[in-house]
Amino acid sequence: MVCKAGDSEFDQDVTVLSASRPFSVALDFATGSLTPYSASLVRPLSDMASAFEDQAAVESILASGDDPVIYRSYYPDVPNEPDHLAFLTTTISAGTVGSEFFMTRGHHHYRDSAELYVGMSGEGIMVMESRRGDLSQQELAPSVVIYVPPGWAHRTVNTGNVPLTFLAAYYGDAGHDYGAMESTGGFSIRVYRGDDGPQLRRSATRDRVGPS
Ligand code: M6P
Ligand code: ZN
Repeated sequence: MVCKAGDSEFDQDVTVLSASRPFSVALDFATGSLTPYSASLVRPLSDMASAFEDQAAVESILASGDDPVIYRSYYPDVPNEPDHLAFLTTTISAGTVGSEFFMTRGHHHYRDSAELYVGMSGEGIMVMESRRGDLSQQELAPSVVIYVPPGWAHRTVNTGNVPLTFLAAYYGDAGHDYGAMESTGGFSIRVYRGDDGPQLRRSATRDRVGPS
């Protein structure tokens, strides 16, 4: 669900930014809000149901009438152009689907290009997977900066009991390619709540779906 400035109760402080001139925004490290912001995106479970491994758990949550917000993002108005630097904040709610932690959908960039993440509040794990299948996991926490190299798909997982908030910056023309990972069953590893903390295990969906 994409909301433009003016759509919600959060919008009273919004002014239209123009990235053709220098601008600044205020960053709330606890909530992830930008003031002002130009657009926000709310991603409920129903919007990304297929991302989670336990489809019975997804169906059970949605059938109960619940549709939890998995994450929310705030964007300033930066053009999707090569010389611009797009940035946004994202807040992933705390929770699980089955035992798999709430997370982002996860993507490659259409144009392989780097991305920078800065942890603001909460705790989580970034799962990264290169086009040749190399894997990396990095802990994301306040003040931690994670560099995602070109060609590495990335997904962020909230492994804590409070919202996980972070800032991400990437090239304006990078684009979001979800299909490259989803067509092969998603990331090779998933992050689950275990008795002694987060557990990373091989994904069963990755085993079921593969390129023909
Ligand atoms: C980060 C950035 C964004 C991305 C968001 C949610 O903030 O990488 O570009 O859109 O996370 O991730 P996704 O789109 O994969 O669900
Ligand atoms: Zn990205």
